[in-house]
Amino acid sequence: MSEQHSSISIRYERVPRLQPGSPDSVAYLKEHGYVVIANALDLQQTQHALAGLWDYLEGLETGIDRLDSRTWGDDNWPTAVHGGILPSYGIGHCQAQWFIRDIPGVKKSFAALWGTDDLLVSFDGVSLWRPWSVDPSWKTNLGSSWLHIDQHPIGRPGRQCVQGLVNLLPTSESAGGNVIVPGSHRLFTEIPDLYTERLARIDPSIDHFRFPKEDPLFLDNEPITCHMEAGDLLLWDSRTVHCSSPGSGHEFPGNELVRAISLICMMPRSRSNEAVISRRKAAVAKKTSTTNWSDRFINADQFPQITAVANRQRYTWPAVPALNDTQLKLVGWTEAELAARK
Ligand SMILES: O=C(O)CCC(=O)C(=O)O
Repeated sequence: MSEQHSSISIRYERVPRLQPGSPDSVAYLKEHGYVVIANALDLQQTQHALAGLWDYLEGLETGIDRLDSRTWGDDNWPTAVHGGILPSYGIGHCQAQWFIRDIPGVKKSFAALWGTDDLLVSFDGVSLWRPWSVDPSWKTNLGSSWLHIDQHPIGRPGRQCVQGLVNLLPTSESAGGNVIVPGSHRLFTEIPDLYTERLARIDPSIDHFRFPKEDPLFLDNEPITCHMEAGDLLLWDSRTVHCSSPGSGHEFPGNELVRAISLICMMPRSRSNEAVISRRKAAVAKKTSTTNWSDRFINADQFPQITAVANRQRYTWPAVPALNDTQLKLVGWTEAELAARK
């Protein structure tokens, strides 16, 4: 990718890092549209998850070696969509993703927001950034080009979903990372008036609205990148404007990732239904990845960027995960169904 420029600045900010499940974290999210949760994973868990993601990448059998960035080229790397997100090829059911979903601090954080621990988890992917000092084409898109919300402003009114990411490497101004526009969940109801024509082109069932590139709206509503430690969890309301952006850095250690995050979203089971839950149960055996929503079944393996890949059969997918009861409940099994299986 050639050198990118933008008139929209993204401020790197140290924001409060709040405790998993704390009333403060719930209030902060409500007020600002996002919240950083401190140490949802401890250091050991973070390192285990990161090593597990490398196991996944090497297990694709395309020739990736975690110790040698010369093997991380696009010929070997799984297909990435915007912002370096890897959405398919079994990523949503690899061991590392299921390990993260089983960590009490993660579930506790979502449970406090919803007032219930009867939750379903997304079968989401990850975002991994390769050092663009090795290959400039590895630099991901600038934030100003894809600021978006993940909820249709007319089709889905009100608070419907809280998305999340677990951060596996410390962030820095050089590396960049997630971008969030604080308080922008309150702009949500204004979108139909501000972008009438643009919105009219999007079916109300599509939960994605992308703002125009270099939108002057974000000169006044300044985006930020929150500083996060490894193991922190970022949560944001799907109405909050967000994306990711590479930072200012040009020099990175050659054989290390610049960014590694796991996307995760938990929603109350009561928002889903039996038809969706039945597809979710089947998705584990089929290793189907999804978007953030668990009240609808949206198959990420069917993203156009994935189905357009001619030789996608060459990737070896991970094994079907062996899930414990906590994980099976996050898929959709009830206590009674689990008891009957024993
Ligand atoms: O990688 C990120 O931080 C942004 C992810 C994102 O935009 C999304 O999941 O909708």
